[in-house]
Amino acid sequence: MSAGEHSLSLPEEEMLLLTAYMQEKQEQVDRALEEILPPAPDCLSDIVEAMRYTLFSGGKRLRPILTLASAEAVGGRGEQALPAACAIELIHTYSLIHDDLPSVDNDDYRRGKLSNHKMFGEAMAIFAGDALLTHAFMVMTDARRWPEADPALVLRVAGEISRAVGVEGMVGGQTVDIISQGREVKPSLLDYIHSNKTAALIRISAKAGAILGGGSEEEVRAISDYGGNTGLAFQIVDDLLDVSQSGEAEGGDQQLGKATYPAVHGVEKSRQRTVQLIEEALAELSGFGPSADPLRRIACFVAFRNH
Ligand code: GRG
Repeated sequence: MSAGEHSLSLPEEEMLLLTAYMQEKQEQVDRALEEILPPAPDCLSDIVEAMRYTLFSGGKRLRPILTLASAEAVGGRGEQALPAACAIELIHTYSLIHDDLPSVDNDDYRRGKLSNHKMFGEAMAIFAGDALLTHAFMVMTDARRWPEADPALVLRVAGEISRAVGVEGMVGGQTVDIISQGREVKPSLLDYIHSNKTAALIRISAKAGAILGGGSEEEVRAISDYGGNTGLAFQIVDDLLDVSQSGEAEGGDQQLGKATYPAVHGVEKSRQRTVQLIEEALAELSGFGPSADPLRRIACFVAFRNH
């Protein structure tokens, strides 16, 4: 896959390369997460079991893989960004546990298994989410995990992750999503919700890798915007899958009165917007050579994923 030459649907050969790449990186992330959060033998075993239950329940590891691929795209090594990749997956896991809670989306299942609160009770699920979020920043700020890194870059990434997942990012987007439930939502507000509740974490996943891999400011900006466009496309596809997989005209989100792309723009326009966003994401990578091929393939995968 050479820079500038891309087709949005991945030919079989490209798909095989992507699958092998994702599997290798997934295993690397899983090994690191196992070391970061091993089973606890003592009085903490209950909460650690709840944390590990969702952390190791079959996630695709899309965000940490983006972090590693972005470090490689700018000429660095994935390992240079591994602690940040793991911290981001810990944060993603917390967000899923809290998103499923009875007072939020009230989902009994996640990845085909009982959701965290159904398994461990609501209080434990809240604590497990809180502890995963806090653990992420313990990992980010543990100097022993960064033997070769420039401390200024690590500090920058820790600050940018905090901003992306807090009130100015993921939590802000999720809050507006919840308070807009059952109300008419204008397209600009829908973009705000999706850009923050989902795309902000995907954007910083890519950006963190580019920073820690030693990218120039222009490379970091391009990869960050690649991540933002891919992240927004990811949430639109999620909305479309919700409609198509529910087997009804209205998906589960619409039944909850949630603001979704298909609800506001219709299915066809939502598909067109996805393609446009992925094209914009790929255009951001036009200045990169083959080192950015995994990022190109991931963007195409996001557009056409079926789970
Ligand atoms: C409850 C106000 C409040 C804040 C907490 C819960 C939360 C912060 C944010 C939720 C954001 C959220 C859950 C967005 C949905 C993003 C999404 C589509 C997740 C699914 O991602 P995948 O498919 O998951 O990558 P896997 O299972 O592969 O890990």
